[in-house]
Amino acid sequence: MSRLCGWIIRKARVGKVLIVEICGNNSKPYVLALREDRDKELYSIAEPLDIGSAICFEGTLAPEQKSRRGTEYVATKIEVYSKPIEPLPVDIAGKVPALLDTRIKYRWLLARNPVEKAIFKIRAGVLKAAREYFEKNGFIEVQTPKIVAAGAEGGATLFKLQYFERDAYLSQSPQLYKQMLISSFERIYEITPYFRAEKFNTTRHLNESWGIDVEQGFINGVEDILQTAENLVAYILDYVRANYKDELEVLGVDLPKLTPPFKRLKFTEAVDILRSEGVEVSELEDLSDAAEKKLGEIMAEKKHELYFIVGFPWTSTAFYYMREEDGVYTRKFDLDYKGLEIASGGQREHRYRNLVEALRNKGLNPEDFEFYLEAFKYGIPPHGGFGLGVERLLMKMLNLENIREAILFVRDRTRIVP
Ligand code: AMO
Repeated sequence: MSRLCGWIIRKARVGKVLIVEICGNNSKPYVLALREDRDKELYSIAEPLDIGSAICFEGTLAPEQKSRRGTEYVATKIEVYSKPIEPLPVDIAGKVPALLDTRIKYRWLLARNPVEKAIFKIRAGVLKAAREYFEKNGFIEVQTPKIVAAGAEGGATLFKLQYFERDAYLSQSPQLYKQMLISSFERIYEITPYFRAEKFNTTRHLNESWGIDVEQGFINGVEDILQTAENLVAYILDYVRANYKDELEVLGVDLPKLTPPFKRLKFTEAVDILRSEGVEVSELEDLSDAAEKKLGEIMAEKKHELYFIVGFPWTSTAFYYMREEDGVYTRKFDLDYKGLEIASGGQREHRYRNLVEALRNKGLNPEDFEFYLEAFKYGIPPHGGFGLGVERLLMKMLNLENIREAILFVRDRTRIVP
């Protein structure tokens, strides 16, 4: 006998039988088939209940599973916990497809539906898998401040706030702090929000997004970091495929196994490939979204769903990436999934003097970064890391068209409620 709870998402009468579908945290609806003549008491409780009522029932699995929509139970008791005071503003049975705008507004309610909920169960699974991977590989979880005095990813996307008598910002990235911690930790990770005041409205950007951030010391080169990144992503995909079968099925997603090593494409090679396809690209700038997408199509033809672009030019990167001897290229990489950057990272500059010079070279004032620079004075080892975008990873894994589908409450240019 189980006690199962949830909300009524569908009710239908077929002759003398009342079919009630209930969804809580379950992946497939619980289905009760109540007969007016046989289950008089339960029928009289369920019959007047509106869609949206919150109920629990006690019951056992039906010996004969007749419903194609869910798992049938034979109930012995129904308890009503709450009834809606108004009709629901959206169709939680999922019969009428909602516009994206409505979905974003009512995510908290629509998630009663197994399809909508599947995305967020898988999202939780992604983070669970990441933690499992890190624990198995000697990484310690840390938390760094989200109210900060300096940005790491460029001033244009900082949200400013008043911190008593001085200006402060919301953290764009744990970059500076995770590097500082490589003064005393060998390997760390943080699951963290990124706050970025990007003004544009795209299908790939949020103003509050989440990242899985990694920093790893005592490395022999950027290759060590590429391996951590690909092993982490492969672990997450395997974990989701193994543990979220029902959710993938309701979403209609087939998640093929992708085995590392993933292709390493040099930035200069990417430029050549794109140019040979007639795409205009600069040798000194980051790839445009359109170029990134086109490259995804070309790589897909070569059976590479996930691939690295390595060795970005210094003119296109933040100040903290290590430059190659030639001064032109860096040890920065991106990890792209089906034509979208889902992570970026690289080896860092850990030599104090070079780092001060790098800040100046990028037009930044080393005095503003003193707290950070100090960490490079006392024996910091060669290190590197990356930031993996949770929503972007989900978007590509689950073939979502818009990044807004991968987060419960959206923060973008026009949304600050709910
Ligand atoms: P980057 O700025 O490339 O690198 O961010 C890392 C990853 O985070 C995701 N991301 C976003 N997702 C949605 N909306 C946004 N506005 C957004 N901004 C970033 C992307 C991106 O690949 N400090 C470096 C990482 C490092 O070197 O360790 C950084 O933040 O998936």
